[in-house]
Amino acid sequence: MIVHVDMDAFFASVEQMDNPALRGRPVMVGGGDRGVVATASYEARRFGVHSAMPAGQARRLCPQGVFVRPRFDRYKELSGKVMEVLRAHSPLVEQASIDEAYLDAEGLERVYGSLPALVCSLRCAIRTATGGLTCSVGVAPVKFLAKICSDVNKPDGVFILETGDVEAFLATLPVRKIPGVGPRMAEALGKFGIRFASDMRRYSPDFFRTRFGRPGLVLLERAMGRDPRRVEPVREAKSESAEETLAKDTRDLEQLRRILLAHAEKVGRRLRSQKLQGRTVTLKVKYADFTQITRSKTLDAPVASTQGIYGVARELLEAVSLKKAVRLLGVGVSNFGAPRERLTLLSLLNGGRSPEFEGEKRRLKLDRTLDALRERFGEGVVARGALAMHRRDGLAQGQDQRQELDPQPSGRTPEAGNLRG
Ligand code: TTP
Ligand code: MG
Repeated sequence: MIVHVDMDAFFASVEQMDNPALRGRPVMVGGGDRGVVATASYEARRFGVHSAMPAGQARRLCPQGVFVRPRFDRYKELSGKVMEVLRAHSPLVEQASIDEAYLDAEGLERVYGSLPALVCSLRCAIRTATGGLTCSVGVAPVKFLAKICSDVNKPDGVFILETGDVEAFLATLPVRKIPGVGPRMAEALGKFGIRFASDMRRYSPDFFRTRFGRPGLVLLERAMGRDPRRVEPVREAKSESAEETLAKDTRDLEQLRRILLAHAEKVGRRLRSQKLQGRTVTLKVKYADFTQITRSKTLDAPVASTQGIYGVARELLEAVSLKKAVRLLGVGVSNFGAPRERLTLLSLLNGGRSPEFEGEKRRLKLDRTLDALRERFGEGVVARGALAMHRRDGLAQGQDQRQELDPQPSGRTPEAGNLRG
């Protein structure tokens, strides 16, 4: 059996836990004047507010609701505690997102006496470790069913689907509930009289393949209650990225560069903490009219340093049109792993040293020092020149990097929130 754990209204519950004044009230995390709702407390959901809803619409639906700015560092910290609890229960834990994970329960039944006893222990330990957060748990023979089951008695609920009950469950499971089936797919299936999962079995694999391609075949498998995916404890990251909807649309290249640097810093730190380097840097730009472009560059030598990532991202940014104002800016690094032959070849061509490789090595050394300082003394202890200036007074016209070490840990202005959010 597989256990799926999913925290209840995660970001909103954390805010309510940390601030008693918010408890029992409709809380919406995210938004501000712009952007979307990341999540809403169950009190706010009663008014129809949900994740990904534009902030303005949420405000209209629930005028008495409280909007709270997200605090990702705090959510990550608590997410870490939840994962620790799960790993203390089983060696086979796969984190699927910031607030959910799968756990392979094989053999654990005997350790805990029964499946309900295991689930009970998990829930109690999560509540204690986090300081009071609740989760919902689904247990089923396969992954996708476990995920569906954790939603059945949400919030703060449990649903265990025994193998013998899977058939009956599929007969009343609306296709829309199957992960991967969106509103359009559900509508398309509806045209063939397919409303519940088991309705799919009236059609052949060929029918699904020709109409919906490979995803159609996967869907048919699900309709049979099959899901070959195992719980995989370490899923390798394929990319790291950071993006942000700006507080205000802008065409100001200088401001965009600063945001880019903050993103490069964030992505670089995540890569460095995982000892990863990537060869492809991607820039994502969404304009005020919601059109979106991405531009990528693949390098000879992989990067993980903030300046290394920033340098490429900046080059990409300078090549895109700023005729329309920018609404969202993002940076990603992918293509991990160093292709050794290529690096060696580069080194040979450069008399044993590749300038890209050597430069990156130097930059990484500095970054590791900065990362370690922050780890020890907190985020504010050092900031890059341009970022430090931005934090202090919002003025950073073409700063050079001489101010690499900012001795003032306190100089945070509201802009810092935008950068760090
Ligand atoms: P979810 O588990 O999908 O949602 P939730 O935990 O808020 O609520 P539920 O009780 O229904 O599980 O997502 C976990 C967190 O991820 C959520 O608290 C906020 C964030 N998130 C977003 O930022 N944007 C989104 O569109 C979604 C769905 C989630
Ligand atoms: Mg959740």
